[in-house]
Amino acid sequence: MTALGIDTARKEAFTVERGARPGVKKVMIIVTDGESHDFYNLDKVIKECEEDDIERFGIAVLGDYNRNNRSIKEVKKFIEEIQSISSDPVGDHFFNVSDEFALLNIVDALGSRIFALEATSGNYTSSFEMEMSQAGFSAHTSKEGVMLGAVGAYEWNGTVVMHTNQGTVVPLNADFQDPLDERKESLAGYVGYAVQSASTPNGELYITGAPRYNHTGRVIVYKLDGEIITVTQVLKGEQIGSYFGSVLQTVDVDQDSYTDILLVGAPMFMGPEREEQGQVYVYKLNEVCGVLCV
Ligand SMILES: [Ca+2]
Repeated sequence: MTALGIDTARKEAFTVERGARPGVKKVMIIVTDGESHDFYNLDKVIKECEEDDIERFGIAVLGDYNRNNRSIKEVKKFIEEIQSISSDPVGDHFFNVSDEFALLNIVDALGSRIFALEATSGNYTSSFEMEMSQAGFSAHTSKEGVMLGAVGAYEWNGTVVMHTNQGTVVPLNADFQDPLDERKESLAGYVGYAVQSASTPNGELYITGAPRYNHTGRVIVYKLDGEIITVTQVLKGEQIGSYFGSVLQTVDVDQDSYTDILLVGAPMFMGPEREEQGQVYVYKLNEVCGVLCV
């Protein structure tokens, strides 16, 4: 009684009393190992689910069909029925498994699809922007405002949220990406793992570490003009896994209010003894051109 099951779930599970909240995606997972005996009601029931905006995942378990050597035609009919129950696009919402134990194999795939639905606002969106950004993972107060590292933004490419008295700036994924280095774009670099700023006679420089970028890590130095990000310099780590850029500190040595040096930590740097002894890189800031040199 597949139609009855779906209809009962629609009427009873998605109520406020059962924890439904306005604006939250409704997801139904339909697991069945045989054709419905009330197929004449399916069209009506599915239409009502559509009206209630319930997203449906259909799972056809073929165990019973396989054990009883049912004909290909029968299996095909069963699969078509479960596909017709599943939401569009069917490719993302329909699974078939050979037997009941094989259900375990699809748990991860199903989980990630539902997880994506929960967190993203658009329909069928499977990529994250700021939903899991962890803004505030690192924080720093500069002369112009508060920098908040958001390592989880853009699927863990990361970004740095800037709060100033003019408002909030959330740089896009592309703002910190090197267009000549696009093949590394999909790597979770963790921009925003550490945040710092440097004061120069020509204005503030913002600095953030992405210790996982290209596995060797890097530090991005940029300027902010309104909402426009201009990357002025990129400092690159040299050893895989060293976590270069996970710790940053600017220092005004002579206390004239302008930054003199930037310290970049690579705490997992492997030394000659094959031990993680760590390393600190010291960059001197050229006050005139605002460039950092080793
Ligand atoms: Ca100084």
